[in-house]
Amino acid sequence: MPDYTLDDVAVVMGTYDEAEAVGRVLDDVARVTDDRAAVVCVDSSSDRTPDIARERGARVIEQEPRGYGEAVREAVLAPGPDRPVVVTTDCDDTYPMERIPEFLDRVNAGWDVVSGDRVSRGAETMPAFNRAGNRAFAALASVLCGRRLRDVTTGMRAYRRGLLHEIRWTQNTGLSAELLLRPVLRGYDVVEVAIDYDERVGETTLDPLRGGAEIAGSILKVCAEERAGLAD
Ligand SMILES: Nc1nc2c(ncn2[C@@H]2O[C@H](COP(=O)(O)OP(=O)(O)OP(=O)(O)O)[C@@H](O)[C@H]2O)c(=O)[nH]1
Ligand SMILES: [Mg+2]
Repeated sequence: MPDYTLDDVAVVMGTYDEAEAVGRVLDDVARVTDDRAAVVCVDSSSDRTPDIARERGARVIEQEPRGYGEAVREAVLAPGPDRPVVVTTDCDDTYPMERIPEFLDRVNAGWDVVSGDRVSRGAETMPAFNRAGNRAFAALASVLCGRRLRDVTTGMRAYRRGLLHEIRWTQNTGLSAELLLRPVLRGYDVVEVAIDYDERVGETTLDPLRGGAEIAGSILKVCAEERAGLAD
């Protein structure tokens, strides 16, 4: 079993006009990891987000705004082999950064993916439409995977870095679901752990209807590809 420490962790995220929240999120990461985790932001902002991130020591990779998955794919692939544990989060202060050490413990226990499940604890702070959508995505994915999954669209996970480079990622808005479902269907060790979820700080940049349709399409496509053995 590996014995990774916080020096082995990279915390990565897409950031898009999150000036109200980015400072809090990065301060939380620094506090709970004793400033030992590397931070990577793939940024598409036109506000001060990248300046605030750099001031706090994050590596900022600039990208035109091309959507959630385009940013998060670049972010998860950015850390080098010196950071064998990659933790994803969103940059809107919704996820509990204080759980990072526990996520790391679970990677050390042998899990390839540790996925923060917002649904089991109710996610009362999530907009009702999003909550219903996320439950529906989990139900659909559970049927297609033959395994009960509770939250397939969460933004907070820890990954064994090697896994991220063993699979080709193709989805944009549906990337979060893809990052869970391809490992599940390939027999990697994937565990969900219940987490709290806070109300977002700042305005959303997503259109929930269009985004929801894209995510449902991604779940169907990814599961069909994996079942047919088509994906590389
Ligand atoms: N670089 C980049 N980051 C993005 C883009 N779209 C979303 N993000 C970031 O990805 C993360 C997730 O986006 P959110 O808007 O929080 O998505 P959500 O949690 O599904 O929905 P809300 O919180 O209700 O807005 C946030 O940190 C965003 O700043 C993009 O096009 N480019
Ligand atoms: Mg959010």
